[in-house]
Amino acid sequence: MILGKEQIEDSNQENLSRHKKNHEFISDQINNAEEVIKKLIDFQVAIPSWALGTGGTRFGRFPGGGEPRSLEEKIEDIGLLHALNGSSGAISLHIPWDIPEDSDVIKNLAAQHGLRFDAMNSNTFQDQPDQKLSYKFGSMQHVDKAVRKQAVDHNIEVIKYGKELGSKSLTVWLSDGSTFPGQLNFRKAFLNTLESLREVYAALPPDWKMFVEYKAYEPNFYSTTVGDWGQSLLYTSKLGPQAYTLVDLGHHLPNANIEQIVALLLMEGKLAGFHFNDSKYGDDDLTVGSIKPYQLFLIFNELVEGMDARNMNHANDLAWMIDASHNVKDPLEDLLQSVEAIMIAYAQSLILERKKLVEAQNNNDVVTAQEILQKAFRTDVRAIVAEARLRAGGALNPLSVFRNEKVRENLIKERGSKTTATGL
Ligand code: PSV
Ligand code: MN
Ligand code: MN
Repeated sequence: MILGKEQIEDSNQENLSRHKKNHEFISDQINNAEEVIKKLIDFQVAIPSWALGTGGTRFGRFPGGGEPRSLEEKIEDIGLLHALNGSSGAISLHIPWDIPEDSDVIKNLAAQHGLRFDAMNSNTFQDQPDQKLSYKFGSMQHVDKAVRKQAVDHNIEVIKYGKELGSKSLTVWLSDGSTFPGQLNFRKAFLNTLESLREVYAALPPDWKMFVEYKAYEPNFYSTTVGDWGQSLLYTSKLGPQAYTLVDLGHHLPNANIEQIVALLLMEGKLAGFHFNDSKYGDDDLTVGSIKPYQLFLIFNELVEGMDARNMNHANDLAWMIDASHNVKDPLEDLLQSVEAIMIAYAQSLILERKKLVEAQNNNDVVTAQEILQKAFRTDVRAIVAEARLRAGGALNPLSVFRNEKVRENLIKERGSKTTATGL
């Protein structure tokens, strides 16, 4: 066993008296601490199978050792995260990187770790070794109907795997687009894509959702066929009530007001959920909250406001996923940091004095509105988040348990120092 319950409990004992003081202090400052803790305990963030290894660059890859060699080991890694923080209770798979050999075995293993299967992701942005037709010039948009059919069939196969595992959603991200002006007829590319998406949509089980993820650029650098939230919303509106728009924080043009996009998608009942990450330049896929934590808080502020207005359940009505991976940190430590950043932003948006904000807005009191937002953002809610983790059976300080118990060293001993997980 890489990490046992006793090790987490021992570490919690050591940190308990200091934590209690911090928790009492913050609980005195806000009036809804208990309610916030309950919501935090319910809130689970799905971990992408492809974030468990170092990667995220088309240049060098520098594996740190002990990376998962199979889907089983990926599930074990996420089980470790979930044992440490109590908030990583779901896994998002990417096909064909994660094809389950025996779905029952995989399902049981996940259940042993308290994990469920979040959205399934299809991949028509790479050519696989045994693939008949190439996606070099796109998949669902392709001028050749046979290529489009291959992409549709792949997505239907992904749904089949997802059904076996108990997933309830499919995320379609297309790298389709063009790199040079004149390469593509935009209207035909859109219509071909819509037709292909419709065929996939028709294969969705009635209790499934389809998420259409947009991205401004990369790998194509002139146009992307699902390039922004407007285009995604156009597709999902035409597709029907089971189709939603997925926001990946790194997929916008610089300085886009993501919180406003989120508010409007939510208002229209068309927001699927998130791929959380952070970025300074483009689709950098950096640790959540590492570059623009205020933006993350502002997004959560809109989410809480908009979900409450529609009587939505924070924990279950949207899909919360991380999509981050890079080269320099231990991937598991990095994911612990990402989940923590999400929980902090969520907690801060739950303590915001919302009635006072509405009042300030109605009085055009811009100064007070800003004060209210920043008061919540500048409140140190880490002890509240830690208390939620403690009550969920996790660690007060997940990162120090990870290091003190030498989790990575033990994974390297078990799996070897030269392993590379599948992914980008
Ligand atoms: C594309 O940049 C993306 O954000 C999509 O979600 C992919 O599925 C994922 O990254 C992995 O490449
Ligand atoms: Mn993504
Ligand atoms: Mn991306």
